[in-house]
Amino acid sequence: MNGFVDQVVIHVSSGHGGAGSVSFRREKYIPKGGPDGGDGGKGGNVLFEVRRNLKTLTHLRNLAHYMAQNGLPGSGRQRHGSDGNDVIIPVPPGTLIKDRETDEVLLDLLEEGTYRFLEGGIGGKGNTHFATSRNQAPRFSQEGMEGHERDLRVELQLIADIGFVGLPNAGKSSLLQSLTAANPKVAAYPFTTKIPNLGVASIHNTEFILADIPGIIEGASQGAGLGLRFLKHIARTKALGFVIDVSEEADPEAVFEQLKSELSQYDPELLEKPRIILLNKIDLPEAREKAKEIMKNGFKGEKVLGFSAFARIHLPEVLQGFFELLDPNSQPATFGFAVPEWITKASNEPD
Ligand SMILES: Nc1nc2c(ncn2[C@@H]2O[C@H](COP(=O)(O)OP(=O)(O)OP(=O)(O)O)[C@@H](O)[C@H]2O)c(=O)[nH]1
Ligand SMILES: [Mg+2]
Repeated sequence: MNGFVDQVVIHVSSGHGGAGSVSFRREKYIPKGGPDGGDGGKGGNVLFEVRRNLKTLTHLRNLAHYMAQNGLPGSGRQRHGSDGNDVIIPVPPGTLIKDRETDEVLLDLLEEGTYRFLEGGIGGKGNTHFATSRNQAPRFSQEGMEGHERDLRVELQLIADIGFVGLPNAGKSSLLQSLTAANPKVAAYPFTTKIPNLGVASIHNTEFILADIPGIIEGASQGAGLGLRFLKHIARTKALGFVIDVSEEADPEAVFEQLKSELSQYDPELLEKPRIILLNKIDLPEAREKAKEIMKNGFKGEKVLGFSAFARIHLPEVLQGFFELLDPNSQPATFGFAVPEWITKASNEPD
């Protein structure tokens, strides 16, 4: 997933400058006034705007033409033509703007802000500017300058914000499927997922990328199963979601310890990442009871939430949980972690 590249090919153009005007004053009783042609307006610019709440390029249309407006021509009475509107292309931090042919990097957009990429053409001067003692009635003005255009490749390296870890069959892919438009394979046998899947979720106007990786089994850190190959993929995520199936016989705390042990054997820093424990399959009565119990008694001081990917129970809470992991300064949970009542109050919970 760290190597996943999001890219779109676009064409951009800045606006042409408007033409200067050729015009002469016409006033009652004054047969021939002097020149009064106004200047043309400036063409709009092409700007990139880095916005931190974007994480992907999905809002850009492939092969689209992003076009700034042309400046309008000047007119009589020294009226200046209006400037063309800029075209503003929003992108996430980390976006590269490359020349489509040569692949040369033209802009490397990391910091939030607005970056001028193509300047619009300046407007032409009206005939007012060209009056001289020899030619008091110039019958010419300037054309506007042409704008610029370019074929670009917009590229972004996708890095997941939250990586899901869990045993095979815990419901990691199901969770990704229920929170995002991603459509990973889900099935009732272990190792359904063979390569990582990414999806984009959003809450509070903020996008974030979720990554579902193959199940981790005992010995994964030593290469058992598919785990090892993919543990490196979660090394760059900002936070982890431990998905635990509480419909299983196994003690959830023991499962959690096993997962942590595999992660730390691979790289102890993985345990430094902010994390949340997600107890899945609470649509099943026994699992629900177990989750309630855990919510009441706590889970080793961890943030813990019960949910069901399948029955879509408490998915907003899961998203809110991710949001808070990524932004510790965010408002405290609207659905607090410490308050277990929601398990019984949820309106979409079957009973
Ligand atoms: N009852 C119930 N079953 C679920 C729920 N979520 C997932 N499942 C089922 O659990 C099984 C495994 O789901 P997956 O999403 O494929 O699990 P995974 O963790 O991605 O598994 P691997 O890719 O093999 O590691 C499937 O049969 C799902 O339908 C849930 O909320 N409730
Ligand atoms: Mg899976």
